[in-house]
Amino acid sequence: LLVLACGQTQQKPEIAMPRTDLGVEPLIPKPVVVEPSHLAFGLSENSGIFIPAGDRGFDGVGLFLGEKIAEKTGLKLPVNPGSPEKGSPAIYLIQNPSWAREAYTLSIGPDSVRLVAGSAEGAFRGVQTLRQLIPETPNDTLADYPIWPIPGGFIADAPRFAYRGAMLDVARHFFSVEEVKKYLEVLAYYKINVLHLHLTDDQGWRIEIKSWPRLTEVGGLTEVGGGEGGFYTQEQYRDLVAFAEDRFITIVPEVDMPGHTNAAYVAYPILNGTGKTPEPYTGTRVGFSTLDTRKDTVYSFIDDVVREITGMTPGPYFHIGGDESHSTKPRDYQYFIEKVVPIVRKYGKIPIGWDEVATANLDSNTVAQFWDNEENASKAIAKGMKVLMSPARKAYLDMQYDSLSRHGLHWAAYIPVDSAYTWDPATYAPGITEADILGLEAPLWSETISNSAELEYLAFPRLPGYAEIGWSPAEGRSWEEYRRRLARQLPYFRRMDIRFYPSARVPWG
Ligand code: TNX
Repeated sequence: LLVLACGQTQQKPEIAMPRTDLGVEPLIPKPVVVEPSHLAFGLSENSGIFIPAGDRGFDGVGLFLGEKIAEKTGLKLPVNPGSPEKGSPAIYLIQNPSWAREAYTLSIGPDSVRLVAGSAEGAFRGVQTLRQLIPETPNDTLADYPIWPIPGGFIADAPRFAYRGAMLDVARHFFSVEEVKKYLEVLAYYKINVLHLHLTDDQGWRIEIKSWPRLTEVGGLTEVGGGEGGFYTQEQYRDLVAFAEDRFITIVPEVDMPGHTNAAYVAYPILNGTGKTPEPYTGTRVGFSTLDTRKDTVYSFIDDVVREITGMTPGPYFHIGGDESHSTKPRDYQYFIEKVVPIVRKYGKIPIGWDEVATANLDSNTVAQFWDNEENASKAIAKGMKVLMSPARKAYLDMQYDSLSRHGLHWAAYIPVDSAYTWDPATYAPGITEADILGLEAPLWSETISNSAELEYLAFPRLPGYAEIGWSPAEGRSWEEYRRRLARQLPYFRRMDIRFYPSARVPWG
């Protein structure tokens, strides 16, 4: 009797939560199904996070959620396997292995938040939705402790495309591990699941290759504009890959060839196919360099590079570049691509190349990244290849917003924030249909940017739009509606110290 009485005195009084509307929350990307209940879950110091016992993936996701709740609210919630004591409010991560990899549901009620997912990856995507639903500031009037009311209801969600990527050119200007991690952190928040690193170009070689050390000792010392360049040691690259993996982001390494290789043969002149004496290059022209496509050494070089990089890369892809090889004769180019693709396969990876690679004889297990040439995309599709959509006129983050933009180029277009959002990969070009498309990627070339602030000026606020195009159904997409959700990313941008471009087309308020 005494025990029962004690139990009763511990019961918290009912807290009257405010009415909420899950339907108007500024979620990006927009979930497939959102059903508001108008109730709320009161996130507070009394909440716990519960994860399935004995699953390392879910473990990590639970800890990540705990960390992000702490960063946003200051709450230090315990993360435990199993179920809570009866009656205590809790966030549960639950596995339903019969579901698709990235699918999840969120049921937010007064007593619990239940996040059900097919895999830890799906749970991680759902955690991003949950993070976005936690109010910036607590309500201090509901109880004698702060409560963050999370809008109640049901969300069911899964991505439209499997590949939702961003690319960063760390070759024209070098970006440090810390700068790339900051970008990765924000990519994860918007459910982007691939970061493609453009690791080599005429102006610099950015990844340590132990069997060819001069690539970084010499080729890593230059960048556009004459700065000091830089490179990732293999240890740093592994650290980046692990940081991305913790966020369920795949790193796609690119070694651009046979063009865009000046830095490689400044380090090793034997690779040079131009017949001219190699000189370091710090300008921004393209198309003047080529490897010697008829030399065996070139292919043993490539074998070593692919072996070392793929050995550190758990993801399924290796990007061989292949763009703008204007100094390579077409038949040499073809010959080259057809020699390099099998090397990538030998190391167990799926080759990706810029759309020009579709001019070679390739089979369906190679991906063409469409950037400018619809004829090349058609060739790829005719070969059964999947297409990765990065149309320069819509998806290039290095294009200026308008003629006043501080950074960026405009050879393809000016891309204001609304233009970046109002297009669809499956209707962009007549010959490319939904079934041909692996996904989309927003490349950020770095001729005109050299640090995080400049990167962020170009990437934000356009990047969340690409995340939404890649994840959410196209049906009902509207700039008028989206721009309000985008404006409400402001507190997150501020908290993350993202130096975004405050476009006047977005009602920041
Ligand atoms: C074209 S897009 C390039 C890059 C440049 C970019 C600048 C592509 C495959 N090649 O070498 O950096 O334009 O926008």
